[in-house]
Amino acid sequence: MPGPARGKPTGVKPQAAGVLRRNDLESWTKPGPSLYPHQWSWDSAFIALGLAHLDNRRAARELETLFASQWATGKVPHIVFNPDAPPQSYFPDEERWSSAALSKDAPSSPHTSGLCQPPIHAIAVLRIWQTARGKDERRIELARSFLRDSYPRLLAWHLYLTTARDPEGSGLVTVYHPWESGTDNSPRWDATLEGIEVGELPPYTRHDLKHVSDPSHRPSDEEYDLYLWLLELLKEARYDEATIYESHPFLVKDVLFSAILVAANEALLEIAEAVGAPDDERTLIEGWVERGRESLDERWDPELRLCLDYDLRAGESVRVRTVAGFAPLIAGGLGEERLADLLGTLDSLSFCGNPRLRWPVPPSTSPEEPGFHPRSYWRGPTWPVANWLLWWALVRVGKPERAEGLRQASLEQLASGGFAEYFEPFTGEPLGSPDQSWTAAVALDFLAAGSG
Ligand code: 2M8
Repeated sequence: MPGPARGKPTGVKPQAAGVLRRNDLESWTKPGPSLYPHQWSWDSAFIALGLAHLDNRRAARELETLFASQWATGKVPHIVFNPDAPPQSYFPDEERWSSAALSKDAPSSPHTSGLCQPPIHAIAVLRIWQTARGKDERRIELARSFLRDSYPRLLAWHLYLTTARDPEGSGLVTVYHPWESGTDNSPRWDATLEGIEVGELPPYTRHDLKHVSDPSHRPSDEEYDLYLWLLELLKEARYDEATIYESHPFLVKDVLFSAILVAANEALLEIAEAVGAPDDERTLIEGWVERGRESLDERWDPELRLCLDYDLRAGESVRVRTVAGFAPLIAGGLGEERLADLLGTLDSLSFCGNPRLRWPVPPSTSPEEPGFHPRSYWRGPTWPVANWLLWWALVRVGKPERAEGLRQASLEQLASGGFAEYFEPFTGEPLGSPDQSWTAAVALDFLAAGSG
């Protein structure tokens, strides 16, 4: 393993705050200065988590803005379109999604995408509440009222995920598109996508490549064709869940998404407690936590010592080693043996113990995988948000020393490479969008943990 980086994490806080300030559009925050000009769902949740340490009210507002675009089904859309974004800055745009025209459940102003992303939101709401406590009475009262308003929205969101996205009652969430996983071009999706033939695709121009220094950082054109084709199929189904379930070729039980939902349900239980929610709702949420953990346990691969996604159409597990495999760590409630296995995998040559790594933080895909690529997006680079998820999980499962190692390594990476969207794992080169908001946000949460 390489020695610790020289850079000390001094100055990280004001710099991180500066990134969030520059990307701030008053009631929500752009994920990146030019590559991402709209509001993204799980980015905003991470951003709120970081903002909670700077300005509690502004953090709450970030999520209020997002939840104002919640669909009638309870779904929180993965993108809320910014009507003032420069023309041709991001594709697919609101017109291509046509959500409001196709579904009566979609809000029409502002427009949204028709997909969703991992439910970090309840975790962020709880952080806003935690950081408000101990402050003056007025701030506590404002945070309490935010908590009360958020609870029914979060409940509707989680209800949507546990029903429409799990009609089998399996305890695992089904995703319809790699974009829903948040780990877009991860090799997790390769086998499923390989079986899908792209049909008659309306013409389109990618705008994302204009914003990065090298196209190899982003998904390939072939991958984009598949993403856009899946989008056409969802539109054909008018974003109707039952129709999608009948006909869609991409239906995958996503273990990372499902584990985040378990953790978010634990946060929701605390929120339910704080707002005095009825007992039957608390019992419902407790059941989700239990069922989610059991089902993740069923997805365990003893040979890889990781948890695996499940392709519903193919009827098989997706045997690829990526950070998603640490899902049980995020869901928590583990026995000693499972925990030891997960920590063993985390520190093995397949992940943080790889001797070529610049910093001992997990590559998004194991370098031992054939689908690994050190520069391409979710195929290998290290992602500060993924580090945060694992750090937070390690704290929760009672491994504070291991968590601290990851926190330090992640902060050293940021102190040296800035707030990039992701990093080349072996050289530490910052990649993708510079000044990425969620990177700055997790830095703030890491720092707050360090100051007790
Ligand atoms: C990336 O995804 C978008 C599509 O949603 C893209 O590549 O254009 C992913 O990293 C996703 O997890 C993230 O939420 C989004 C904005 O940061 O970018």
